[in-house]
Amino acid sequence: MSAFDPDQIHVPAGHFIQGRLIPAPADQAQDVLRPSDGHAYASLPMAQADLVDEAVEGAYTAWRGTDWARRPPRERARVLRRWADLVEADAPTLAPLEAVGSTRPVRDALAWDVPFTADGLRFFAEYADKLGGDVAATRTDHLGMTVAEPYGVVGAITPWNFPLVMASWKVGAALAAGNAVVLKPSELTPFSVLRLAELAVQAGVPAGIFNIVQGDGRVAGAALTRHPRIAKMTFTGSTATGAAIMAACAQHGPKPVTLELGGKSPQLVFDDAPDLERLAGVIAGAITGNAGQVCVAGSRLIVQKGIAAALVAAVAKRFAAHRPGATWDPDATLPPIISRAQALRIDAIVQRAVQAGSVSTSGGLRGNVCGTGSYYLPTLIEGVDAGNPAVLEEIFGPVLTVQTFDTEEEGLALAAHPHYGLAAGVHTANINRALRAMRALSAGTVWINRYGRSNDFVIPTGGYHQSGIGKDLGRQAVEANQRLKSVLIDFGMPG
Ligand code: TXE
Repeated sequence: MSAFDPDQIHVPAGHFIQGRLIPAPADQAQDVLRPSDGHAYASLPMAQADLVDEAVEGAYTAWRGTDWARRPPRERARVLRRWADLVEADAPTLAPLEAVGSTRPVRDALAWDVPFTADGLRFFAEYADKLGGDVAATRTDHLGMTVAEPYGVVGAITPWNFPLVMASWKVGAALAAGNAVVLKPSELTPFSVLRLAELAVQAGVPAGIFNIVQGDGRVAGAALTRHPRIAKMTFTGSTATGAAIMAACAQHGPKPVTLELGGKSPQLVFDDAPDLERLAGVIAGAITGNAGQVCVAGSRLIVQKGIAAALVAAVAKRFAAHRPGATWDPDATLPPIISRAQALRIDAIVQRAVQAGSVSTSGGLRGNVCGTGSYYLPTLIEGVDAGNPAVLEEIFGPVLTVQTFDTEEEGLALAAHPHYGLAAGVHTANINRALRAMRALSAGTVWINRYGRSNDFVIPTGGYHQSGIGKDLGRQAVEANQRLKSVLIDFGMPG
């Protein structure tokens, strides 16, 4: 029995501009496929530059014309909290809507994506009146201070792997800081955020303050990035697209940009790590969650030789136990890959890895699980050297490479990646070794004896090197949506 009937889901389709859903003329629409079964389930309007211009100009007018940026911050916070409450209460609608068009199993969407989206909005709401600027140390007849102000209209571009959550991080932080937003979601998962926007308006976010334009990245995304009224960009996606966005921000501004990009994150395991069974669950979960389509996926297992064979066997057992299936199948444990193209890309890297001399011990591309959806079974690749494509390239699927080491120094050397530095996991019972590794690892996040985020939104997330610039979440995410005005007052003259 299905958790929901995918053919019975009402899918809002259109752009969202000035507080209203704008359906597109049929000749501007493109079919969107359900990843679970490859079925075309709705049509996506594809914005051209003129519609992006209309949305951005409208957002700017709303930002200037409504009191969103000027109202007392606690009132802004109240609206955002109300929005979070509506999102939470809407889970019976939002979760199937998220699941039907993405790789998020409805069970996870209910238990995690929707509550996490709501809690993220609450977290940012709480910052609305917490970040105001400083008083500077100046001579005593001067008052010097900084005043935090919103940028105006922020442009946000999000990927397909966690459509609601990614949008809430970008939009929540920008709105809490008093900006308006124009969001371009991924063309592969464009619809659930429309419901988010409808709820924002219901909560009292003024029309025009949160807008969505749909379309192709190179057309609508590029037009958004270049638009002169977009004062700041925030992006999550591939490193190549992030670089293109940064170049466009330099040429058409310059304007600041936050980039959360790709990764190839190591899980470094020392042979004193306790509880091998629990550990195997953590290691496997870090690469099979969302079928590995996670920016911080722990895709490289680097394990000390003493426990390597036992740990790899325990991970392989967990891999083999996975059951692929549609996001509405309550018994499935492994969701689909977002698209056929993406699944073939995963397989191509695995094939190249094998040709380069490594051994693929399980898994692989699997068709016909459900219609024409693409599924990739969890795959272990052993015998890889540091130059193997599976070690170097972000695969973005449930593929784990295994490398072994003798000494701490060797383990740390293997954990280093020549380009990426998004996240890393360290597993050891030795606190000194754990902290030495934490210092040595060149990554934006280091998890010790765990892998993955907690629900502590206060911990920022973002990468080193080619994994990004700036932070999502945390106080830093709100600060990134504010600019500082410096003020100097001279009160030394007689009044
Ligand atoms: O990403 P893109 P894709 C990685 C992962 C994956 C690969 C390709 O390795 O296999 O990227 O995925 C918009 N100007 N990640 O092709 O191109 C696009 O419409 C402005 C890691 O989906 O980066 C979409 O909304 N925008 C990642 C968004 O960028 C442009 C999550 C992401 O698309 C644009 C996703 C342009 N020129 C993929 N071109 C993570 N860090 O979590 C595209 N877009």
